[in-house]
Amino acid sequence: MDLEIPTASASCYWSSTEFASLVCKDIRRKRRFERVAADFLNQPGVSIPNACGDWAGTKACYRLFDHQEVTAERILEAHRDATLARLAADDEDGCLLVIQDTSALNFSTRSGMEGLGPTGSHGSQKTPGLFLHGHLVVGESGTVHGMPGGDLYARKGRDDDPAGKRNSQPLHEKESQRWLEGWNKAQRLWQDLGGNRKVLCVADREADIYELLAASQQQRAKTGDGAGLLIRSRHDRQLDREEGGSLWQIPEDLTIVAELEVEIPRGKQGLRSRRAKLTVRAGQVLLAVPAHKRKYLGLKESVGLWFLEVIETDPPAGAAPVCWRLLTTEPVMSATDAKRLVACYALRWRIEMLFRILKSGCRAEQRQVQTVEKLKALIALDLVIACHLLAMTMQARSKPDDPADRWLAREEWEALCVQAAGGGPAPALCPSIKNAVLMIAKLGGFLARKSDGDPGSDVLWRGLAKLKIYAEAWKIFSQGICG
Ligand SMILES: [Mn+2]
Repeated sequence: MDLEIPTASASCYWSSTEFASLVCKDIRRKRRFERVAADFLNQPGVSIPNACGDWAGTKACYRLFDHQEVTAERILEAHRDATLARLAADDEDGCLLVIQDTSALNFSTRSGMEGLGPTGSHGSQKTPGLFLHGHLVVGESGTVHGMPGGDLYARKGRDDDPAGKRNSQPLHEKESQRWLEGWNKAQRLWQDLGGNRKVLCVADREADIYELLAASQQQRAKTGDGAGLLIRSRHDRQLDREEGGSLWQIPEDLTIVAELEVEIPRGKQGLRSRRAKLTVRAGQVLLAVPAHKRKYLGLKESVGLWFLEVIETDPPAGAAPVCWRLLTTEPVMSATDAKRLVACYALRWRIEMLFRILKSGCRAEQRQVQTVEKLKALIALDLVIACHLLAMTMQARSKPDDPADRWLAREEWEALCVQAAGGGPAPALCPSIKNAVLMIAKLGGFLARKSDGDPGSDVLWRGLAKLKIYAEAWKIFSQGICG
């Protein structure tokens, strides 16, 4: 392995800061890792031989991922450190959302690989693969900071988890334990940030687990502080009150009323994304302990939370109206509180975007290696790259006027502007991130018609691959001209 000094491109700068805390005994291995990470970022989704350029680079890359120092855990640990450093330098007020979700990664052609598990629903479909449970940190304004906790695991076969016993099993023996672990990670983040940033753990219906609700209450009782919880309700739980009744049947008790609009992304039915008008009702509730939790787990105390019912007022024809029932530890004392929490929940979609970039953009499911350990390490690197691409796309929306030089090297934004203008001299000033993302998206095939809205990350990663070629050419030719 030769010692390589990375050229001063934005991707090299990114990889050396992003993996600054990754320690390798041999500094050349560390440099090689940074180089490979930059190559992957420059061309998201291409195979290792294509990303690394030549046979020597390809061999070196495979050797790198063979090494015991290069594991998924260590890659994600370094990304966690970089994320914390970003958060420490972040001067925004407002809440930090720790968004949890799980996604299945299918490796249908790798059925012989040891260490994979079933990913088909109920384990009936035997598609081999892994699950990724991630915790994406997003600011209330929509800024994406990173994923300080990601867990890649294989599901056990169905026989290991008999359905009849599920209710009596303690949570720590079940896969749903991951939601509680995610909650603990949100607590840890709150502590790591010195307890002076508000942290809210956000998740969809899968996280509606009584143990998690109880844990959020216990922790508040114990410390009076810490991270909060905001999840979508899945079960119409019994209320602890004299007149009885259940959570979903009490609209008349929800006295806080608010109206707002949120962006609803394009649905599975092929509907366009839309701005939905929502009516929110909110109030305080006390949830009774479910009978089986009392019986098997000895849980006794009811859980006090706030409940928000969110309904779309005017859904377009053919669209299922938005109906979210949310549970939170955050007090909802006013219409402003209610609107803010619904807007936070709407940001949960960011993690779905991240998973899409990981699969469609970085094509993590197409990685070709021999062992599951190597596969996990490659997915971990793809995940960090997907976070970076998502962060850039979102920055163009949340802070559009910021200069793009945090994301692009000089030769990159120069080439971009000259290409977009169809020639002429390079501009003296770096374009804004919004303009840069728009120009990159156009390189990737974005039409920028009025109805197209903001460019998504798919046109962005296609555009980035082209930009890399233009920037290289620009650098060579402009050197030739300027001497
Ligand atoms: Mn989910």
